[in-house]
Amino acid sequence: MSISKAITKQRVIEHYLPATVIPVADSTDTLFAPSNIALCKYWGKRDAELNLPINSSLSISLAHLGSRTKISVCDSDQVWLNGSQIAANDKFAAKVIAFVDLFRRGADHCVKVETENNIPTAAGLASSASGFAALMLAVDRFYGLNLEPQVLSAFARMGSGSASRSLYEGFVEWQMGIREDGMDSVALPLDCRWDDLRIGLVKVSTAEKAVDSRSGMNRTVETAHLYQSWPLQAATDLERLHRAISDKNFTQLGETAEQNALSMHATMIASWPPLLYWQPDSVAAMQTIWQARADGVEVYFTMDAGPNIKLLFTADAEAAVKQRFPDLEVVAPFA
Ligand code: 2P0
Repeated sequence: MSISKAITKQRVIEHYLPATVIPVADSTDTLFAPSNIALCKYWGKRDAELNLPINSSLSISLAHLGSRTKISVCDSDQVWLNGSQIAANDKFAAKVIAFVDLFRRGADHCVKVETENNIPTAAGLASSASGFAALMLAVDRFYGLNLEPQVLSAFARMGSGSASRSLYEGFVEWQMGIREDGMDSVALPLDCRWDDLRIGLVKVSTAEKAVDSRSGMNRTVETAHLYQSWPLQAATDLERLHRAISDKNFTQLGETAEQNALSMHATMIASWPPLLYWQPDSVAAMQTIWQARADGVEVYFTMDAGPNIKLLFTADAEAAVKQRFPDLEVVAPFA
C-alpha cells in the first residue's frame, strides 16, 4: 500500500516553477497591493498548511491603502519595514524570508525585502493581506516568473489567506475551491463598480493584538460549537452580497456585511478560552452607528480580528457620518 505524501506549499509551488530560479535584475521596482476589508469573512480553514478556507469570502480593496514592496539582491537576507531593518529572528521577518524561500529553494543569493505599509500594522486593518500580495508581486518580478493572476492569488494565499484577495482592486471574491492542492482556491475580481461607496476607518487601537487572527481562527474552529452554523451563514451572506452589488442595493449590502461580521464575532466569543477582540470604544462606536441609523443616517459596520471598526456608507451620508466620527479616515474604493 502506498502512502500519499502530504501536500506542502513547497510541492504545490515547485510544480509551477522552472527547475532553478535566478534573479532577473539586481532589484525590482516597487510593487503595490491594496489592503482589503471582507464583507463576507474568511473564518476557518480546511487546510492550515495551504490556508484553504472552509468558506468563500468577498471583500473590497482599499484603493491607495496597502503595501509597497521591493526585492533586491543583497549580501545577507534582510527585511525592512517602513524604513527600519527588522531583526532576523523577528516573527514578521521570519515569515517574509520563509515565503521567499518557497521560490528561492536554496539558490545561491540573498535578498533584501523592503516593505512600506501605509496602514497600521497588526491593528485589524489587514496588513498581512496587502503585505503578502505585494511580496508575491515582487517575487514574481524578481525571478521573472510572469505567473497568471490566479496563480499569483493562490501563492499569495499560502503566505496569508486574505492576501489572495489583495491582488485586485474593487470587489473581490475568494472562491473556497475543492481541490486538495488548493489551486482552485483563488480570488477573482467582480466586474462591478460602485462609485459612491465609502469605507470609513474608525481606529480604536493600533496596538499589537494579544491573539493573532490565525490562532483565533484555529481556536474558534476547534472549540466553538457555534462555529457549526458559520459555513451556512457565510454561503447565504455571499449570495446576498452578490445580489446587493449587482442591484446597487446599499441597505442589503450594509445589513449583510454587519450581520456577517457580528456572526463571526459570535463564534469567536463562543470559543474557549473566549476570544473577544472588542474594546469599550468598539462597543461605543457600534452604539453610535445604531443610533445614527435610528436617526435616518444609513451607515453600517464591519469588524475583523481586532478592535477597529470599518464603516460602510455612501457619499451622500459622508457629512452626517463625519459629524458622529470626527477623526474618520474615509476611503473611496472606486475613486
Ligand atoms: C477576513 N480575517 O476575511 C478575515 C476576517 C480576519 C477576520 O482574513 O492565517 O491573516 O494568514 O490565513 O489572512 C485574517 O486572516 O489569516 C482574515 P491566515 P489572515 O479578512
